Amino acid sequence: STDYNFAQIEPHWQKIWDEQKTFRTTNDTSKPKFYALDMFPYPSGAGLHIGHPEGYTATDIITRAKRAQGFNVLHPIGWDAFGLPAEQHAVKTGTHPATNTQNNIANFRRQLKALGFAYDWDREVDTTDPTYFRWTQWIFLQLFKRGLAYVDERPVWWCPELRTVLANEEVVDGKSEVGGFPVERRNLRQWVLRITAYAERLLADLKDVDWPDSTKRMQEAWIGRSEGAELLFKLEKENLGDLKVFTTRPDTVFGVTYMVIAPEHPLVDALTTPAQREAVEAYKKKAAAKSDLERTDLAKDKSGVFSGSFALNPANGARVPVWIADYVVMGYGTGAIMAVPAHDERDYEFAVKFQIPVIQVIEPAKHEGNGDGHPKLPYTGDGVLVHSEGYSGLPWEEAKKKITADFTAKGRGKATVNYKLRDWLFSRQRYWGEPFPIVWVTEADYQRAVTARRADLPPQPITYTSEGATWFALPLPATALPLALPDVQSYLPSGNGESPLANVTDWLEIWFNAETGASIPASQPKPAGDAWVRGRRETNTMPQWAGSCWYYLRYLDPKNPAAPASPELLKYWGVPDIYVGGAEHAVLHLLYARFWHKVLFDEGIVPQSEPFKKLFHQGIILGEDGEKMSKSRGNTVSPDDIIKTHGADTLRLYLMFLGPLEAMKPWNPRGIEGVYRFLQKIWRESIAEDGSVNAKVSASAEDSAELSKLLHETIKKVTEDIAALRFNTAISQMMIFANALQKAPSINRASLRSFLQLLAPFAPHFAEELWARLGGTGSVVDAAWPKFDASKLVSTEAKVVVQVNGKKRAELLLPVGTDQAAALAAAQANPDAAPHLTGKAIKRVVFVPGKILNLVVE
Ligand code: ANZ
Repeated sequence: STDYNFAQIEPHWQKIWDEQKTFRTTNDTSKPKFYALDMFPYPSGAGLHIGHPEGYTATDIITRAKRAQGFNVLHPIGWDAFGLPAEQHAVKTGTHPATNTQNNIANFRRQLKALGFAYDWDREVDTTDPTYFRWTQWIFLQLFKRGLAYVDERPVWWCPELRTVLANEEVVDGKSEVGGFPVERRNLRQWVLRITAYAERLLADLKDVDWPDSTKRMQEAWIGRSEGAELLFKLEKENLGDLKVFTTRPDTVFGVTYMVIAPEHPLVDALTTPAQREAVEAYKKKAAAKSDLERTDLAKDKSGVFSGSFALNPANGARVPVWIADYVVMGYGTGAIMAVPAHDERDYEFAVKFQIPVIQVIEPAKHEGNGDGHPKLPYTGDGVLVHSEGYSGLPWEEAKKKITADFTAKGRGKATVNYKLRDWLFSRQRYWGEPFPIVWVTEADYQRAVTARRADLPPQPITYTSEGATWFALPLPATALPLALPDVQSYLPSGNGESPLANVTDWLEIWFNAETGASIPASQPKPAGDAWVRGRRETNTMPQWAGSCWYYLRYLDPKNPAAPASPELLKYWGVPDIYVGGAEHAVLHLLYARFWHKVLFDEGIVPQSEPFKKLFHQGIILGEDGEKMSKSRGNTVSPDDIIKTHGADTLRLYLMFLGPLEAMKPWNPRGIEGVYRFLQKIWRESIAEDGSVNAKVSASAEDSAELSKLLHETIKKVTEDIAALRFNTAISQMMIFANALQKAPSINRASLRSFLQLLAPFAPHFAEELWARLGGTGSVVDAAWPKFDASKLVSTEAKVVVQVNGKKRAELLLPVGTDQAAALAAAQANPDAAPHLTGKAIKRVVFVPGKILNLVVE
């Protein structure tokens, strides 16, 4: 058969690449570098999803082209392998999650190799490998040392089914994102990372990165910067002082008709009068069971209870009731608001429900056509102030500034900025995560350690109090890392909400050497020496986000035993030149990693302040039915199946030919046949039935001017399209060339090889095979990228439109440089134009060379 035998060719070249380590990346600093990063996969039991090879093929094409263009290319892969599914599997089967994880990794590795990706497999990283997570723990210790990690008893999302705490981001509509199980609120001791300390920089530095706009907007919204003021309202009740509120609308202060404090506000009890006590207590209980989202959602029915107390409006001395209501949350602003029902929707709903007065203080500006002074309330638009004493008549923006300034001058307020961004809940009550390198000790033991370990400790000790005793967080010394996971009997969390680690007594309760980090079970006698103290290990583990916060740095120096990566390599490779991955990570991973990177930057470890300068999201591939691919719909596609029937090269080409990389597009099996035929065509034009080189491909053949021009056009287009990630149009151009190749009576062998070089990043096995058969030297991946000859691109002929008395009569193909007289002669000889010209007097001629010949005749 004249078909190309992908089933034989692909494994053949994969084996050679593997054995010869064709894609090993050396740290050859004499060359310019190019680093392409893929979002590394979570090695699930289901194997590779078709969305993985979409993005991975894109970076593979880019890096193969870059390599041929003389760059030292880094294109690594690894495994984001901690996480819930492996843990749930362990709970079910009783086998260690590491076993299952390694099996899944082996399967993913096999699948990726079968796709021919040019990874340097010597740089593989695995977040669950102690030689990797040792540095995840180490980075945590840098955060700890800088006062960016603390513990807090907090209401967290608890999922009874998964028996774990979930982050806000892992809860969607009151259900766990994984599995869709109901969740509830519960108070637990948690590690929290102070990402809010970086809010301003995380926001400001977005201007320096080349990211999709929509992703930048999502990060901005998530950080949620809000400018406003804190104002002080005097509380009427004696000795209670002031109630501080945060408002973005100080201009509406004359419209305040009540105040609200969150049910968790520290003044709730003091403000509650005896008559209201019972109602308030009942209300607090109810609110505690709800989530922030349930509480603040506009659509939700407003609830609340009067405290019995009053505050005085500092603007006009008006006496306003203080309510307790759960639509105000404690974690934002000051947990207290001044309510202006005339100009805020939630306040309006609340006021209507509880029959609280509504005072309008903003009037739409007259010129806007709705200026009868009586807008429909609540009116949240802009306008001028009314009923606001001396401020009446001022435009609202101006009034905001003036009122804030006047309050500031009186010591009754100040301008402030608030962020929606919350500190990052960084612990999980699970087994399958990085253990925290923290031991809890008594204050006396901590104080002794301070002398020896000052440089490792935070400015303020991290403590927590339980059953009357206060415990101090002592970090393991860096030299004692990694802190490995102990073996456990059961992967089920302990009943009190702690992780399964809380059941491993000999690991948990220890004699701890505060200087060296050595430990032995507390059941054994205390070793001699002052450095030995009694400790209890932290039982929480880190969330899955931790390992993915810095993996792109480890690829630079994956085996380094002394640092996350060496300073030289961090300097040479820097950060990825391009990062390709799904848009679903727009806020979480991409925000967390930016935060860690900035901390490492501040710590002097990395030389740049942003990790991902250029980001690109591949579009989702939908099922053939246009629906999202999912097991339950039965519309998923397995890369393994396509590789079996059509080969990896066809799959790669197909994934890139489906549409623009960033577009959402449905799977279309007919397209697979199309790209398969494209490869077959090239094969048949190159190789004869007997397997020798086709006679029309010869070393001495000279290409026709047309074919030569097309080749150079193709070199130009494919080169530019790859650089701009326009893979589908690059493939179209190569298809045009393949058609011309089929029609051409002959082609020069070197020309065909140049074409194969362009195809190689897309269909590497296929190109490698033909390259070898057509006499190419070495591997096609090492051949210098073809250059186009600009002089070949210049057309020798140009199309000229002939117009007679304003009507188009003919199109002429004229040699470039044809003058007016020759163009006119050609028109007069043209069978379509001639009938309109013969025997007529030519009154006027306008000639634009290479474009138009415009004639006016009588
Ligand atoms: C008075 C006012 C009048 C307000 C008005 C709005 C409109 P963003 O943009 O989200 O920052 N607020 C403040 N703290 C709150 C909390 N802890 N829980 C719930 N709501 C809170 O919105 C800030 C506005 O949301 C603040 O400005 C406050 O209501 C409310 F015509 O104060 B405003």
